Amino acid sequence: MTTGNPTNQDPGTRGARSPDGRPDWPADVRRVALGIRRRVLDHTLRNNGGYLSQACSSADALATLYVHLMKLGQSVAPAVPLPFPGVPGPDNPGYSTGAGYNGPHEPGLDRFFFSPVHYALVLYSTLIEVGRMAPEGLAQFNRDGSSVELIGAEHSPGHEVTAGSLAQCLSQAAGVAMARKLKGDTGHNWVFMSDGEFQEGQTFEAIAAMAWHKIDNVTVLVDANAQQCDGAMSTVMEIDPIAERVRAFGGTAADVDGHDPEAIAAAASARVPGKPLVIVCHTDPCRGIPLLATRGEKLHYVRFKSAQEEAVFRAVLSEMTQDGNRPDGADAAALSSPAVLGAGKPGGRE
Ligand SMILES: Cc1ncc(C[n+]2csc(CCOP(=O)(O)OP(=O)(O)O)c2C)c(N)n1
Ligand SMILES: [Mg+2]
Repeated sequence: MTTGNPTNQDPGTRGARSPDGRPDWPADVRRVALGIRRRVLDHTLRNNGGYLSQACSSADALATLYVHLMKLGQSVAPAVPLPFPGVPGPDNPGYSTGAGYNGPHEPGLDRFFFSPVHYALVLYSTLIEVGRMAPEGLAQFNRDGSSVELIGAEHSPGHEVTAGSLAQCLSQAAGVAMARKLKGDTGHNWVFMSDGEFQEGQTFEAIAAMAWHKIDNVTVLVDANAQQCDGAMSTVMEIDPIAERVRAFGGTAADVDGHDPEAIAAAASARVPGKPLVIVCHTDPCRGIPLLATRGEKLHYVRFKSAQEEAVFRAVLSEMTQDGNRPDGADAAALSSPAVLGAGKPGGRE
């Protein structure tokens, strides 16, 4: 079995090594995270628009999930995503969600629930960097009839539920986690959320329900980038301290530097029986591309304002690309090699 969890990796073949020969998973996380930022910047330049600040803030947390924390099987989805399969129903028996990119549903394996679906480009880039999706798949991004949606939906690669109406995913994941607990599944349930979703009441209702029903097989990673679509949280509606609010509703919570894979992993290992765990990853929406800060307070969606500005960001991409992996897919073989981890080989139903 191939998984992203180091306890299940073949120590002889996978990932970076420290000088003393031990697996160096934080180095792998850093490499994948750099690849994510680079790929999203490249895509943003090619399309003059993208959710770039979300890549800057969340790349380390998503890479930590896929490289180190989640225990997933090999992808069971096609490397190049198929078109939108149509809505589920009795006359559409071939329907499947995008969860196959995270491996099969098995009692002992983890499940991943991706909530802030405007981050979809970041998730697709993550899947590519860990070898679960082919780079060519991104060419279908936001095309009519494609499953590689701009705003991800349940049929989009890596997604299991529809969550475009923010803050609904946690409730759905809690229901799945409760069912899995009742069945005796040992696999864990990971949820990725944005901090804007903590401005919504449903999030706290879900936490209270999980605490009441002792649903403790759920861990939430929150990208606390202090931003939402109208600008900085401080100018829209402040929600700090998120961790204290979670505790007040019966959950357990930790505050970490969201760019520190080891801190995220340490927090994830400190679960409390009977309670869901929320890890508040404090992040910088310009991490890795500090030039973004020159765009001012509103970083939610990046569209370059002039050819001059675009040229400056193109130079940043070129700097980020100098040390190897090219984000255009030319190095697809390298990116999808098992050394990139957590992945197994992409593609093909097995
Ligand atoms: C229920 C709901 N309300 C409002 C929106 C519109 N919306 C889309 S993205 C967004 C910002 C959410 O905050 P966050 O995800 O933290 O923003 P980011 O950090 O990506 O800028 C909002 C309000 C929505 N999709 N769903
Ligand atoms: Mg935010």
